[in-house]
This record gives sequence, C-alpha cells and structure tokens, in this order.
Amino acid sequence: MTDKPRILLTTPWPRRAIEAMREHFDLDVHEGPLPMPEDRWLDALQAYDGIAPTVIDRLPPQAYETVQNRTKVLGNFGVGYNHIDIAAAKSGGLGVSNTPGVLTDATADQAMGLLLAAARGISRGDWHIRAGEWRGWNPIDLLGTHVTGATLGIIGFGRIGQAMAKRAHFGFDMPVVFHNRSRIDPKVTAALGARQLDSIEAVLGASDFVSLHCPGGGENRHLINATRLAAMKPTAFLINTARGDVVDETAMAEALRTGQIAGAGLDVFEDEPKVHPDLTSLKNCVLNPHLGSATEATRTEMGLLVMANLQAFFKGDPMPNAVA
Ligand code: 8YV
Repeated sequence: MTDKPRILLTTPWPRRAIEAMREHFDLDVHEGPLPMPEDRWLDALQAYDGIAPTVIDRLPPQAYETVQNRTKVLGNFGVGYNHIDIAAAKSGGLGVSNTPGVLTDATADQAMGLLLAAARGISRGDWHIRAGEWRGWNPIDLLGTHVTGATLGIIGFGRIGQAMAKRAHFGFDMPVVFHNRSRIDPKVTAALGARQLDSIEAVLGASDFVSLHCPGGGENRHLINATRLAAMKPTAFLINTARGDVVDETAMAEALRTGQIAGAGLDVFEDEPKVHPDLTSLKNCVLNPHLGSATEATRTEMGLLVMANLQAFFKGDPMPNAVA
C-alpha cells in the first residue's frame, strides 16, 4: 500500500516520463487495447484518483460524475482537448489540465515539413523511387510549387500558429496573413512580418498556402467547408496539423480530386485512424498519422507537464495548465 495518489495512463508514454511519474504517483499504465475500452474506463473511474487521457480516448459520460467517482482530475496528454467535454467537467467539478507550450515547436516543424513535402513532391518523389519509376533526371518531371516568397495564410494565431509564422517569415521570406478570433497585439504581429485580416475568406483568397492552427470541435467543426475551399486559389495548398474535424474531409477530397485546390499536407483526420479513402489514392496530398508532437523529447516534456499539473492538483494548488 502507498499513500501516493493512484494514477492511470490510458496509453503508454515515453520511458523517462513514466519513470518520473512513478516517483510521485502509484502509477498504472493501460497497455491495450487502444483506445481504452469503456468497461476499463468505468472501472478506472472507481479505482484511480486521476487519469491521464490522450486525443484517442472516448470518455464515457460517467467520467464527469465526480461525486460518485474516485477520479477527480484528468491530466490530458496533449494541448488539444476537444475529446473532453469541458462544460460537463466544469459542472461536475472535474479538474482538467492540458500541455500547452512544450509541443509548439515540434508541431510547427511538422506543419512546415508537410508544407514543403506537399509543395515540393518530397513524399511523391520518395514513392517514385521506391516504385522503381525513376528513369533519371529531366527538366520537367515532378515539378513542384515554389515556397520561398509565397504567401502563407494561418487560421488560428495562437502559440503554434505564431511559431509557424516565425518559420515562414524568417526561414522562407513568406509574407504571412492570418485570421484569429481575437485581436493579436500589433507588436507580436509586426515582429513576425504578419498581417491580421478580418475574415477567413480574406486569408483564403490571399494565400498560396493555408495552414490551420485553431482548436477542433465546437464551432470550428467544418470551419473549412466546400464554400471556403472554393475561396482558395486553385494553385494553393491546405496544411492541417490542428484537428481533422476543422475540415470537411469529403469536401476536401473532392477539391483535391477535381483540382479545385492544388494539394494538401495532412497530419490529422476527421475519424482517426480512418482516412477518407479518396485521400489515400490521391497523389496531390501528403498524409501523416497525427505526428505533430511526435519527437521523443517533446512527448517526454508533455508527460512531465501532465505530472506537474497532477502534482499541483494533489497538493491542493491551482494546476498551471487548468482548462476546467
Ligand atoms: C498530441 C496533439 O500528441 O497535443 C495535441 O493536441 O494534437 C498531439 O500533438 C495528441 O493530442 C496526444 O493527446
């Protein structure tokens, strides 16, 4: 027996983060099947003081009934928490934290990587060689789209959107325009060579690349729909490292198939791990399996930040990254 709080991770984490967690908590790790099945969730809610879920978890409604549950806090491993009903958590008195900041650079790196891969045929060229199709250099094969100096449009100018702007502006001389629900401090905007526009349509119409960095769920579901895809230039690319549901995937697949937009770089999908079948057969999109934060260092930092939040919670202090 131990008097440490009992915590369950709904999926394994990097080793160093698990070892750190074990110093402070009586820790169990659900190894599979993934996502954690509902009956395991229902048992866990009675057996653990806190649970650390991830984006793949489907929480049962009972998760928010804190009076009946032993579980009083969720330390979400990830910055996005659209898989958690925050209103229900608040009304049920369930604490929820997330992991902002530590994954900003990794995710912006991935977004820039997808932009380059989609524009410059980096993934297509790789497949070209593997398929034995390369017959030698020539001046007209696999021509891509020029990136340096092209206009980048960003939807959602929070930490990750700004990190993307920084890469584009300082690394690739790209003029940056963006849309954000609230006004961004003009000093921040100016330092990134960026310009805030009043509507999403204005950003879409002005951009050679559109990168999504807003939260998923709620009113952002299908923010990029058929009408907005039609507002993009036919030469433009859509990059999504935010959440799959921000884009109407069927409409996007159609826009890619008909050439209404030139291409896409996608890290997230509406119904992961399922991917719209049209996307897997189209050559003008690059697909990644939700790798935005996927470096050993970043995933470890995410685990350590979950730990810091849970430690604060069990000490009775405010969690540094509380979202409920
Ligand atoms: C995480 C992410 O790996 O943090 C996020 O919101 O999208 C990813 O980078 C994932 O959410 C883990 O829960």
